[in-house]
Amino acid sequence: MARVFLLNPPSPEPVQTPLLSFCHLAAALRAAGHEVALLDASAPRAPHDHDAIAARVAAFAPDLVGLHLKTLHVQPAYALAAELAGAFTLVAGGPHATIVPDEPLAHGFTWVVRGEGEDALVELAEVVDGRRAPATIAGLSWRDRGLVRHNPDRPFLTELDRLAPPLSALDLFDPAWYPPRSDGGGPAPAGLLSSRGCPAACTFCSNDVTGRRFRYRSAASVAAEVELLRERHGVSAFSFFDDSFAVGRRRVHELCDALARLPGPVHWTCTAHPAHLDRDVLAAMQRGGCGGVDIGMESADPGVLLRIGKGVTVERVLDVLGWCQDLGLHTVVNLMFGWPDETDDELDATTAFLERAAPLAGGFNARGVVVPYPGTQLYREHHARFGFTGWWLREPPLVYTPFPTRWDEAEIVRAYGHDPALDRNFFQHPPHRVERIRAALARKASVTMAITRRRLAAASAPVGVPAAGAR
Ligand code: B12
Ligand code: SF4
Repeated sequence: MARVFLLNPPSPEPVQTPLLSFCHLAAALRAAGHEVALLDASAPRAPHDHDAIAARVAAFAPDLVGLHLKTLHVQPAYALAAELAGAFTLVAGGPHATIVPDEPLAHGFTWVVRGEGEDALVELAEVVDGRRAPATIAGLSWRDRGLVRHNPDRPFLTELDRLAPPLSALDLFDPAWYPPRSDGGGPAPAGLLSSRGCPAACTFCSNDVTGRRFRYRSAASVAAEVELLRERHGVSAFSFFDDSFAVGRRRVHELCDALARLPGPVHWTCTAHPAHLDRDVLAAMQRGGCGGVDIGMESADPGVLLRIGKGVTVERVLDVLGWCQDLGLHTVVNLMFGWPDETDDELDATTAFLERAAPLAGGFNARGVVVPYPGTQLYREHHARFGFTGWWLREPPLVYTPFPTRWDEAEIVRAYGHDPALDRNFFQHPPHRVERIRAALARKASVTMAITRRRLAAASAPVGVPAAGAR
């Protein structure tokens, strides 16, 4: 049996909760009989220093060290990998490794797992054990006697119910890495997954790991996980981290009915595409414990909405916001600025929408200047024209301030005001438009603050965490 150490590299943008990807991977490895240790060095209070990290890894004497790679934080990750590569065999996985697998192989990694990692990492552990040949592992990229090989893609996981329960790996996360919970309980994931994939085709979205094929767990399996979360970890408020929670009307009804039947109340938030939300679905969600919905809209200009493939209209979003308000559901509307070739008028349409939506919405996402992630249609169509090919390695990293952790004014001002992607100006907007975008960000912050004041006055605090703006 192999010994596998999972390492989430330090990032300038600390994450306050155990990395859900590692819960899944560690649970799968353990279920297959392998020994696992991990370090979430992106957690605010975990060791960040390279020597301390290397010492922890060495103390476990692993056969394999796995690093999680996200595009924004790949430079510090490669710096760490360069120091570990001499002593350990490294495997990379995660969104960035999936999109550009050659890159980690050129930065000291021996293996790269593309796509969902539960089965592939277990199979790689068998390679380390000498029980399997690497050529048999779908989705693996690797160095074979100096040559880079990319095995065929791995099909998406379809039977999600058969995965080892991610909560079974929570004991591997040291509570001291995270801010203490007010009730004194240990770390628990901020979220769980009821589905993977999203059928929409937004040109800017980088969901390459979970992809466009929608797959889902049975209502019973999700309800059992939620019950375990509460019984064993004392957590009854959480978020669904699904790409697009509300896909499939019958599925959503079954799931929400199962959650409503649980012995105690649960409170959750989710992200959904407005096309999947209507009054009936939202009412079912509310009965199942939903307290808030993060709505992807991105622009309020019809032309931009068409260009980015969002598949939504302004009127639909306003309808959804109205239904949510009637049901007492908190809403966060995601809006982004600085699309390629976005005109002043298009930008102004989105800024004007802030005021239009304010009486209905619960708030807007923090910052929100468009970033062209590799693998997206947005990147493919524009990188040569605007000269940002390979920006994540060529230029200093974009350093974001952490997401807001509470809905109060100080946090909103801190987190909304500055967006490093505006200073980078990927799409070469003229100086006057850069200033217009800056003003739009400030407007978003002040409208959100006004809404927050109104909400606090009405004492209807939302559940879950504020919108991550992760897409
Ligand atoms: C939840 C979430 C968050 C949460 C995470 C909370 C937590 N404690 O886990 C929060 C809000 C903190 C977050 C923050 C950010 N996020 Co986010 N997030 C997501 C979301 C919606 C789900 C992630 C998830 O759990 N997926 C489910 C698991 C099963 O999939 P997975 O994480 O990809 O892991 C699988 C594989 O990648 C692989 N794998 C992963 N790691 C490893 C390691 C090894 C060794 C191996 C072998 C395999 C492997 O196996 C895993 C199991 O199948 C995704 C969207 C998505 N479709 O994934 C975006 C997403 C990952 N986020 C994204 C971004 C951009 C961010 C931010 C950078 C946002 C920002 N600053 O603007 C920050 C980064 C913060 C940080 N320091 O890391 C992008 C990443 C794009 C990219 N190319 O890097 C995504 C894909 C969204 C999108 N559609 O564009 N995020
Ligand atoms: S942005 Fe949201 S709706 Fe669009 S493809 Fe990505 S996950 Fe789906």
